Amino acid sequence: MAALNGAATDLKSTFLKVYSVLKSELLHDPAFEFTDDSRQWVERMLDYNVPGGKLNRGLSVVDSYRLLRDRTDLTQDEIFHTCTLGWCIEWLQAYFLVLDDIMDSSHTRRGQPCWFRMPKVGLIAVNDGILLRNHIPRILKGHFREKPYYVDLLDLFNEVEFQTSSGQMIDLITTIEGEIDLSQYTLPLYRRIVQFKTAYYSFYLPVACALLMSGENLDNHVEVKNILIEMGTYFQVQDDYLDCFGDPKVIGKIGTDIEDFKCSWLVVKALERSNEEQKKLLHENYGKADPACVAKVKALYKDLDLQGVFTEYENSSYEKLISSIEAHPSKSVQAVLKSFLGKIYKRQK
Ligand code: GPP
Ligand code: MG
Ligand code: MG
Repeated sequence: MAALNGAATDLKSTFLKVYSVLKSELLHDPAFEFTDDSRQWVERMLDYNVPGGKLNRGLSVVDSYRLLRDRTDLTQDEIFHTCTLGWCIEWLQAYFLVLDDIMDSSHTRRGQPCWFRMPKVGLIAVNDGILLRNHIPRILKGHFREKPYYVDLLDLFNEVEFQTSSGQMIDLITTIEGEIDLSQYTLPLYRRIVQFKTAYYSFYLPVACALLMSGENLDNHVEVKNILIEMGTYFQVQDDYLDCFGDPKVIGKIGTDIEDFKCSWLVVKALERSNEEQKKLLHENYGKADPACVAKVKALYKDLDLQGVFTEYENSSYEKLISSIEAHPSKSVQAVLKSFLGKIYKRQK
């Protein structure tokens, strides 16, 4: 752990070192009698699913804490603890994605096959998801049990997991076969889905972790939460846009939203802008696995200039976020929010 001091210059490599420490603790958890095979399985599963993403959520805990404390020179202990909380969010994300890819019948994630598509894995991935989820309270217990904010931290992770699975539930029940009904796909339903399935865990959770570590009471930060939910909504609109118009080589996954009949921002906007004939085309082709149907939907999106509509949305959403951030009384909170926004504005992946 001696090298943790290099954090200011190379946060990401410090962050990855903490991953190795946490992984090794879990692989030697005295509460389980590991055999060589079971230890190898968990290690391979963790390496495959936990560290390979952009790590934005996890790194944001460290970044946010540093900005809240208004200093660059965090102690070794602060660095280790902020990185550990960051990894708990990355573990949560890995757990969600392993299961989400099964539910969405996805093929690739982070530039490699989805975990459940790997030889010998299949539906063992469901249990791996449960294991990933169970690692989080073990990590928290190991490193935060003595902290005054330990109970709040556990409560925060529990609340956010509840919100995310509730969002995932609405995302899924709107696509039940035999009951599909495009007319329900309006902006209010869209916002509800993404607020719950994405914004809480991806945006609110990292900042809330940093606030708790700084000794703050989360009840005093409702406005920060609201801004982060807006930011999370903007992020999911980008995700939906990239699902159709992004480069799979860059985003590391092949979109399935049209085939899966998802309540995507693109289909909501397409419905708003379509004439009767175009609506008919959508009703006939949206939610079908046939590549010819998918191609027709994509061609309609282009005819309706959804790329232009997205660029306009992206600009106006950025302006709105900046002005609500600047209305916040604390300069250090402003810095936290602007830093987070800077990481995702105009992202290509
Ligand atoms: C991903 O949304 C959804 C989640 C990460 C939440 C999953 C929640 C569970 C309780 C499993 P998505 O399917 O739109 O994203 P992607 O395009 O990355 O698959
Ligand atoms: Mg999904
Ligand atoms: Mg998915």
